[in-house]
Amino acid sequence: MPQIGCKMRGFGCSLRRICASLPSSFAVPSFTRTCRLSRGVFTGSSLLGHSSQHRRNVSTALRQPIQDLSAPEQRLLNKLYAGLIGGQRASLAESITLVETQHPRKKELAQVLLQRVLAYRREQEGRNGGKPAAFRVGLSGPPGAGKSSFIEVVGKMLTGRGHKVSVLAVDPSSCTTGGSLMGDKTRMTELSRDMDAFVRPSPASGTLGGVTRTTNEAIVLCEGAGYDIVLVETVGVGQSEFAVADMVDMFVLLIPPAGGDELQGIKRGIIERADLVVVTKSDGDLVVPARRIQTEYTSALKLLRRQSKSWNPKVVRASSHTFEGIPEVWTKMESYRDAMLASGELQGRRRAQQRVWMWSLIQENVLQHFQNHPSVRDALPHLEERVTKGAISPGLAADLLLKAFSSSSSSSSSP
Ligand SMILES: Nc1nc2c(ncn2[C@@H]2O[C@H](COP(=O)(O)OP(=O)(O)OP(=O)(O)O)[C@@H](O)[C@H]2O)c(=O)[nH]1
Ligand SMILES: [Mg+2]
Repeated sequence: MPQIGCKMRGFGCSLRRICASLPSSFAVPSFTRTCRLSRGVFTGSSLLGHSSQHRRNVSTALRQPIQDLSAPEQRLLNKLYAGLIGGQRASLAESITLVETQHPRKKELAQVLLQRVLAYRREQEGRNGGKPAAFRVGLSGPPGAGKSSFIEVVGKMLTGRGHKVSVLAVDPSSCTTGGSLMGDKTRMTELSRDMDAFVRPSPASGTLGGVTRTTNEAIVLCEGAGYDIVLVETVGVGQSEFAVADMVDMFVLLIPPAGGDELQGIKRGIIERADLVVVTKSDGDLVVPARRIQTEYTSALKLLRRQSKSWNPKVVRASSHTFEGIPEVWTKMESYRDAMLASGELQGRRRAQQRVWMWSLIQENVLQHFQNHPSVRDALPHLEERVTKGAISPGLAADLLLKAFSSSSSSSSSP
């Protein structure tokens, strides 16, 4: 095949060959996504389990040639990749913009870039004895808990110690309103100016699923650009904190010392996910309430199910204003990472996250496909109205919609 002589150092080869160079466990999902297979795979009876047709669809799709990149596209990707692995912040920013795009062709280009970066990162990890090249920490807490201030002082401390720190934000409000709940950038002014740090605010729009996908991909890009610590900030509203907990090695909950005796409306589910709780603003008059909150959370955590065999969640106090407790918090985070790496739990968690990530992408895509299907779109208003009026049960309406979807899909896919 003439394409086989592709220039592996550049982007002159098709996605097919990039995918083929990946381990089998990774090649198929990325291949199906990058090669515009989703339409082929999700349409027709494949979704509905007619196995021989399904196999035909998949294998036809896998044989489909992938559009090669044009010369300007290759140049763009070569430039981004070289800049990115060279650690240039501008290239990293541009690459993240590419993964955030909604433009179909650019989305494909982003996937090509991402595969290259993944391959590069795997090489790095191979040299590192299979250990992850970076430590990913998610930080969540109620609005105004002191998350950005904490990230700023911890970030500065870490760059001072020779680390490269990137900060990504997931802002649930930007997904629904287009507005921003987190006024982050302004409060991380020093870190944003630090040459060893990279601060990226949340994309201004998109679904939470979309934003978490691009954040996951942005993490990979940051690691490719040599950032050995990736901090992901999200505000404890909606579901974003659960999404963030699913993309990091360590999940840290930040709690301010104000509020009543109860646990300030913080969702119990998210406390269960915390590997570390930091009571913030433990300075001045707030030291006393901070101690009280620390005691409350310490007792609350004892009642919760243990998540890990090698780590017991801890509750610590810190102040970003006086710096008290900040180095100790980082020491705890390092102990966590060391314990989890030594037991192999951290690597296991990452593997499980890849699966969760894949399934959430599938769910989002399948649902979108279902909702956009012409037969479903035709039948939906009428059935919805009948369900809301109580004329038919939701179960029957769902069955009818699924039937409309599957029968027209099968007939459209039959030869
Ligand atoms: N006393 C005291 N105040 C603090 C401390 N850290 C943050 N604050 C104040 O708390 C307010 C909120 O701080 P941020 O760091 O922006 O909090 P945040 O959790 O990032 O806020 P959102 O992103 O808007 O949810 C600011 O007025 C800070 O000055 C601290 O250690 N001590
Ligand atoms: Mg903030």
